[in-house]
Amino acid sequence: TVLSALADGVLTLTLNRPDKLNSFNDDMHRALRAGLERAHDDAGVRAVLLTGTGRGFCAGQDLGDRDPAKGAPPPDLGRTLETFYNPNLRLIRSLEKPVVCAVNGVAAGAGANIALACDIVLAAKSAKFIQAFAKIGLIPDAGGSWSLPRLVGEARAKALTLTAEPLPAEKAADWGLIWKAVEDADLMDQATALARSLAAGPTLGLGLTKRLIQAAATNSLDEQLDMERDCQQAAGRSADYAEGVAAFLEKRPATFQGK
Ligand code: LHQ
Repeated sequence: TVLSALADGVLTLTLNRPDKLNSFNDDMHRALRAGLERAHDDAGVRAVLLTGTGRGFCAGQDLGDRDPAKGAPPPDLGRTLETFYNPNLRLIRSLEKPVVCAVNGVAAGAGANIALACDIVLAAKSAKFIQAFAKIGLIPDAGGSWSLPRLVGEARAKALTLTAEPLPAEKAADWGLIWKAVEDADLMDQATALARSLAAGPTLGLGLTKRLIQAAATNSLDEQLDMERDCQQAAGRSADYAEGVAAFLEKRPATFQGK
């Protein structure tokens, strides 16, 4: 349900249930978790690229096995979040390596919000982001109620979630919800090139940078300045800082080891 491939320091995780627009069943939750845990544990992974097969990126939770007419058990959605979505969201956010998301088609419900949890999001121009929850009586989950107001402000966050109106990729980029909308045919080349160049970067420094930017959402300026002091202290002792400075002075490209 999730294809996993490591090349050039990039662990590519591809959601792979295309006939269901890569909606999540339990297997796919578990497979994504295994991939994200590998990204944490394997020093050979220096960036992650998340994408989907087929015409969709991810349509959120698979609603097929939740049909009350098919004798589905009583809804216990809090447990589904606690067991599956929330650990994966935390694994993406706490990974001190860049996570690029290539949104190859529609991203709906939790599928949209998993994309938005990634560090740099590229989307095909034909892709749409849909906060679909209101259409089925649910609330925005997978971190969306936290990330949306931070990314686009309360007014747009409320309108997107209360109306479930699809947001086309180019508008999502204009609004700052994502980094870039690119031609469909160019998406994977651009996303792969970006992930590779990040994987060849100073991983320790990039990881600390991610930690700092995320912490700014809740820190005061004083707390953030203290954190910058501590992170810069650590970055300054990395082999990649020594290499970066040497390469600059010798007027040659740096070769970073990621530590
Ligand atoms: C699907 C799905 C899908 C199953 C398309 N499930 N089959 C958390 C906690 C626990 C439980 C509940 O949820 C959550 C979080 C959530 O994510 S809630 C939100 C769940 N997602 C949605 O409400 C989106 C449902 N899907 C749609 O609205 C449409 O499929 C979109 C707008 C994504 C795409 O529309 P189209 O391009 O017109 O494609 P389609 O609707 O024809 O879908 C293609 C196939 O994929 C189709 O199957 P079929 O056998 O008829 O070809 C759909 O049934 C299937 N599919 N989403 N979530």
